[in-house]
Amino acid sequence: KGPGPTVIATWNNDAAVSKAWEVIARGGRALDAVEQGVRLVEADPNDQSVGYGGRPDREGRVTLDASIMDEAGNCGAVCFLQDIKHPISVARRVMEETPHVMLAGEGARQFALQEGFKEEPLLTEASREAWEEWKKTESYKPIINIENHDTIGMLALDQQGNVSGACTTSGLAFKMHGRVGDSPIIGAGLFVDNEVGGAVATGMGEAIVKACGSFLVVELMRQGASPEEACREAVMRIVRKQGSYYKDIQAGFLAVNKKGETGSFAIHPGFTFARARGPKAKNHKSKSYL
Ligand code: SD4
Repeated sequence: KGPGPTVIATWNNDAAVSKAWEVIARGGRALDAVEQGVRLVEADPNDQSVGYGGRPDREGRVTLDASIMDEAGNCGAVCFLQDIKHPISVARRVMEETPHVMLAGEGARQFALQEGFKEEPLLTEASREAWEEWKKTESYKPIINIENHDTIGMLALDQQGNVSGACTTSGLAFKMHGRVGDSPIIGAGLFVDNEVGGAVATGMGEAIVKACGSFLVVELMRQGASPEEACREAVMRIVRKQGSYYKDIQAGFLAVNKKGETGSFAIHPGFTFARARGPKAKNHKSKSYL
């Protein structure tokens, strides 16, 4: 027993979690819930870390990473995708319509167009201005907790007791052209095992990839850790391995288990998550190491 059906997402994505909850409330699949939920954020020009309106790379191009995973362990991902507003839905098509798990760059874009997705410019005026401003210094220091809305990773447990997850991002602002983060990498930015639960990550993708972060969180839960304990240990793994560099980066994990219990942990304070177990989502502060 436990709280039962639950939707959680990184950062202040309360509206996206409520949107996903609508799917869960009418008996829908967790997979549909997470896709519908994160699409809201992908389409939001004011979220400068995801999809449309995302901050570009050093060359002024918005390049997107996304992954999705269902209760049967199927997964799909796209990385370094340009000109397509809903990478999460392209990732789902990769999962459902191809024999592959991940498509990258131009190949992913062509696949999306073939599947009927529209080509559209994703760089908004606000993000172009941010890039122009960045070019004045070209400094490459990671920004911790960008405006408190960032990559969205979402997990849902539906009324059938199934877990699915989704993760979508424009990645680190002003990254090198071609850089891919943790978000489209299964086991790093997202992992789901329907026997155990699911986990998502946000923050400095390179550190999360090195720790196989989301996979680690799920495996720790399998061994009996609570979601929070598992997220904490994954964060500590990063802290211990990164020398003093961990002070300069944020990394946070969010997890749900099969009972609907949730937990999170981050290196720095400021990480928040949205959770719904009914129509109204609430935002919560995550615990942190520092
Ligand atoms: C990345 N993990 O591309 C993403 C960025 C992020 O909060 O999560 N920012 O490294």
